[in-house]
Amino acid sequence: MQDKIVIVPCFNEFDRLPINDFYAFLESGQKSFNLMFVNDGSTDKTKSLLEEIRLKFPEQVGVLNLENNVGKAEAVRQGFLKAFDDNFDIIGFMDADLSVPIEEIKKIVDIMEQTPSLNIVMGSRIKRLGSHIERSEFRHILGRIFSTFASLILKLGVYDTQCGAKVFRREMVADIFKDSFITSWLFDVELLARYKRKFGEKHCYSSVYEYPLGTWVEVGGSKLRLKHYFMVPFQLVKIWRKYH
Ligand SMILES: Nc1nc2c(ncn2[C@@H]2O[C@H](COP(=O)(O)OP(=O)(O)O)[C@@H](O)[C@H]2O)c(=O)[nH]1
Ligand SMILES: [Mg+2]
Repeated sequence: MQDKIVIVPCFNEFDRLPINDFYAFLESGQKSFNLMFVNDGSTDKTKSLLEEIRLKFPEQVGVLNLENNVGKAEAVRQGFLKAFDDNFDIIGFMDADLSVPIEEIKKIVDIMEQTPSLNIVMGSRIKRLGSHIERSEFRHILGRIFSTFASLILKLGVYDTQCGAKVFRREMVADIFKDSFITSWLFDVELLARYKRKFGEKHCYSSVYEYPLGTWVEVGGSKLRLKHYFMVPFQLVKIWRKYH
C-alpha cells in the first residue's frame, strides 16, 4: 500500500473548519491516509486548533506552521515540498472548508493508487444528473466562463481547473512544485501549464484525469473578494505570457 497525504491550506479557519468531519474521518482507521494542515500565518486561533487535532492523531496528522501569510498557492507548495521530503508516494491538496467532502478526496486518491498510468487526478464540478453540485448561479456562471478561458489559454480540453481537490504522484512534485507560482489564486492553471510544458499535450490526455465529483457543496465564508475577480483576466494573461 502506498503512503498518501493530503495538504489542507488554512488561513484563519478557526470558525469554519469542519472539525467533526475531520475527526470522523481520522477515527475511521485509514492509517495510510495522512493529513497535513498548513497554517498560513493565521491571526485567529487556527494554530491552536490544528495543534489540538495533531495531538489527538499524531500518527496521521502533521501541521506546518508558516509565520507569515503567504497565500494559498505558496502554502500548498510548501506543503508539497515537505510531503516530498517525508517520502509520501501520493500527495494531494484540498480546501479546509470541505466543499469537496473527505469521502470524495479519498475516491480521488484511490483512483490514483489503482491507476499507475495517471500522474494527476483532479476533482471536477460537472453539474450533471446524478451529481449534487451546489453552487450559486453567479459563481457557477463565472466559473464556467473562467474555465473556458483557462482551457483556451492552456490549449487543453480541461473542464474545471479551479476545483480545490487535486492529487499528484510523487514523481511530479519536482517538476511542478519546485518553483514559486506567479499567481496566488490561479495556481491550479499554472500546475497544468507546467505539466503540459514538461510532458506535452498528448500525454496530458492520457495521464491526467478529471474525476466528476458526486458531491460538491459551496461553503460560505470564501476569502475570494470582488477585487480578485477583477484581477483574473490580468492574471490569466500573465500565465499565458509566462508559459506560452
Ligand atoms: N494558505 C492560505 N490559504 C488560504 C488563503 N486564503 C484562503 N485559503 C485557503 O484556501 C482554501 C479555499 O478558500 P476559500 O476561502 O474557501 O475559497 P473558495 O472556496 O475558492 O472561494 C481554504 O482551505 C482556505 O483556508 C490564504 O491567504 N492562504
Ligand atoms: Mg471554499
